[in-house]
Amino acid sequence: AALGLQLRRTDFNSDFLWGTATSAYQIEGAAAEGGRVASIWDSFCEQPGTIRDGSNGSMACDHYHHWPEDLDIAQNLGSNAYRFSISWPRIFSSPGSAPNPEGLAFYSRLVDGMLERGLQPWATLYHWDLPQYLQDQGGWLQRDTAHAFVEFADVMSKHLGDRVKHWITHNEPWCTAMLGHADGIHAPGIKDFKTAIQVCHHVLLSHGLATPVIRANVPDARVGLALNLHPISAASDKPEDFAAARLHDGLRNRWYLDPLYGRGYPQDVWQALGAYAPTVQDGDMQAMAVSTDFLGVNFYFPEIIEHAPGASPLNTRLVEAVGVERTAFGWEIAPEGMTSLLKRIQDDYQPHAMYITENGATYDDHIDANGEVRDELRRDYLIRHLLAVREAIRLGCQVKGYFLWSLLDNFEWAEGCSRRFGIVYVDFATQERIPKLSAYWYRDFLSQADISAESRSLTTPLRAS
Ligand code: PNW
Repeated sequence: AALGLQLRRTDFNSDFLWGTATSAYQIEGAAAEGGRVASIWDSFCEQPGTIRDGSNGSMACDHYHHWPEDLDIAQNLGSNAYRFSISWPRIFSSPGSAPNPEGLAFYSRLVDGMLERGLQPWATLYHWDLPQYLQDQGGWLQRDTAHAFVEFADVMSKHLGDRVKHWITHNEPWCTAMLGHADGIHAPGIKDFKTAIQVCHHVLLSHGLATPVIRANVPDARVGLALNLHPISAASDKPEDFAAARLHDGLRNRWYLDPLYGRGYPQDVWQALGAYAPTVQDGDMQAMAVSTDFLGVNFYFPEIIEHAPGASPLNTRLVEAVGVERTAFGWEIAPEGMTSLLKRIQDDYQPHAMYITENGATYDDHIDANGEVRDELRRDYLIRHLLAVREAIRLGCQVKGYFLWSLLDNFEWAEGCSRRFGIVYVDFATQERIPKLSAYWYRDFLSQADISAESRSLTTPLRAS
């Protein structure tokens, strides 16, 4: 708690957004209700060996039914914004179908629920749950999928745009492309680097095509996307390691940022890709360069890179840092890396505004004999990263808000329900929600109480409105 003493909400502007984030497939459950059809994640989870604990998102947090309780918790934290995603297969049940009224009604209720509770809604259109019928037609490898996405964005922004002013087109195109189509550890489970690079192009293109459509429907909309960005360093002073780190940074960070900020794909990476480079049509780069109102930054971990001929298409390899702190996922904890990353983005791209759209940690939480979940490590992780954000702002970065990942323990993709990222513990058997120490900390921080005072009991009601 001594760490927390150095940090107060009043260190940030009074209009700073304080939120939490979730995504549809990870929390909603109700996979066969409300006219929802299968997504690529439903199919992927059915394949043996894909999900660590064999679980899937068919139940998850059953947020589809528990959403009022979940939004109550977000309200009682004292947060003023909430980031959620819209399940595409709840809205369109077959190619070319009319929008599903039950799906539209669900998100309409959810958004009304946010507004009633003083939570500014931040809608993500694509957080990885592509309808399976689109995958059957080739998924993101097909250019048509970008056009289908534009139609989805059109319908949702027309339907919710009177109340939702903040739109995130895509969550982490790198994950969609690389984890889904090169590594194959995410849906749709394809392992082909060339496919992944083309998928990436269609995802970024779809962002560029959808953005003006959202703006036409919602003139006062703020539109952006969320990228997972990583500070990259070289494993040694050797020039070849420096060059490898630069190239890796190009594929991890610049490949997404450069086109968005009107520079096209980075030439050094394009050349290194050789035959893996994507097919690009006339006008694509202009479409992708549509100006964004904000950049969403999802920050998790840094990477160290060495030159390694043959190890990857770009002859680069990750090096394990030694003697560093890690979360239960093995991800290195590096708040100072977050500061330097934000500064670098500010200097290199001058975004109008940045929001931390995700930041958080997984630990092996357990309910103790008193029925409490004392996740001191997660609380300290959050404090250290907020200190890092504060420092970035002091250095001139235009960071306007912070959404912690995540409100709830949820279905953590390939790790299934075995990895908990929430500040609220979810008992997946009973659907009981138990706010963790970190949730009480966030509440006390947001209420500007003296967060060092352990006199505040952990079990002070967080849910009673
Ligand atoms: C993000 N990486 O995933 C997602 O947006 C969330 O849905 C997810 O639950 C959260 O982070 C925790 O995993 C990422 O390897 C997955 O660079 C992998 C990476 C980054 C983000």
